[in-house]
Amino acid sequence: MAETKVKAASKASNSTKKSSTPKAASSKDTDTVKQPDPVLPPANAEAEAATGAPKATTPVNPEFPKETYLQWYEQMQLMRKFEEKAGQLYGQQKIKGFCHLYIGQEACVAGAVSALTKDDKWITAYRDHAHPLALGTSPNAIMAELFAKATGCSKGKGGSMHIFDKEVNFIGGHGIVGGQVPLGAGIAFAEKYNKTGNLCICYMGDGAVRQGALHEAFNMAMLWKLPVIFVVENNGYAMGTSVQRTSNVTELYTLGESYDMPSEPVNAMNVEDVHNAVARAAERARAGEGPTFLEFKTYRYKGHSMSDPAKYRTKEELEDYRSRDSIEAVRHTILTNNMATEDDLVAIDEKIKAQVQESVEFAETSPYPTADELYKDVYVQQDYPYIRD
Ligand SMILES: Cc1ncc(C[n+]2csc(CCOP(=O)(O)OP(=O)(O)O)c2C)c(N)n1
Ligand SMILES: [Mg+2]
Repeated sequence: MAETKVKAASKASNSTKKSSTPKAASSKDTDTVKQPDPVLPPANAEAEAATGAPKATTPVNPEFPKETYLQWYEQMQLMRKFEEKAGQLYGQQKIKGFCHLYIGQEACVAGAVSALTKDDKWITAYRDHAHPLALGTSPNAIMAELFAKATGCSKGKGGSMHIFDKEVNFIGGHGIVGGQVPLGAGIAFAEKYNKTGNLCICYMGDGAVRQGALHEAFNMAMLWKLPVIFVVENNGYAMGTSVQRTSNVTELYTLGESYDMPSEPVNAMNVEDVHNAVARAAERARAGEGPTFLEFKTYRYKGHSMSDPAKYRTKEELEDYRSRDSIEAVRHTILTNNMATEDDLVAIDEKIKAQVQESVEFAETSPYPTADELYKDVYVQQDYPYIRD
């Protein structure tokens, strides 16, 4: 019988249970109007229990070379500073429509980038600014997309939820919850069929694991031993609904076991753990052993989207996760192990600040798409028979 479960390298606990009851939801918050049943454990009050994450100030003996820590620091800081700026610009109504920030979840991406190759393919949901930033898409092209400008990476026609960059093998940016899961399996199928030796890493939120499409994709991916790493970024909530309120099964990685898919929980507030788990999964995929399902236990510091007052969780819960912040942890590891000085890190921060500022200026001064762009890029096939004048 195939291996069904890989023991977690981290001490990710079986318990995501918390003892306190969350505050009453706002009546405007349609997703949270119903008070949680008090007998159900609400999500993630005890961050340490949920993720196994040490405090960001815990001393760490480095497992990786200094270059890797510095790369993680720079990538994660770029993600964070870019999105902090995007949040501000949203407040000024320069960015409109949807905008879902990844702040707090950065290690989920940085640890995977260092474990994979440049030819591997990436796909995710709508919380999608960080992945292409770390893969090397220009911040200018992403910021311009947020501004809906013609110079954006989706020509200003996709917006925040539909970032796309073929050059760096980032295949979107998908707004339909779970829609990218079968697509990720399909991309992996193409890699296998073409014998490229590459794999696809397919991210999704905890809300997506309840979609039927996931189960169909898991079944086929295992049957055909596709080179795909399925990653659920379990940040505890789908909009305002906690994982505990949506299913009897709250240890999401166990869903893979029904398909004999190697599956494991990962403390994703810790970038080293993410790297190691993805590296193991990649090795299996490249050896022809098929898919892996990783449950990244993580947390978003901001609301679901810009209009979310986040009344379904407590301040204490948020603060607990912040104290385990992945960027602070990497900074601490770098400094306490003399991999760089404070001044070196300030120089990186300054460089990022300038990059982000440049992206804003680029976006502000770029033109909007012209009206004729409406009819372009709808179908790949130019003579698609269902297009009518
Ligand atoms: C099929 C479908 N149903 C409902 C929605 C509305 N919706 C948008 S985001 C979201 C929550 C998804 O949460 P999760 O998968 O945990 O991702 P997170 O936002 O936490 O990253 C929902 C229900 C949608 N976009 N697609
Ligand atoms: Mg979620």
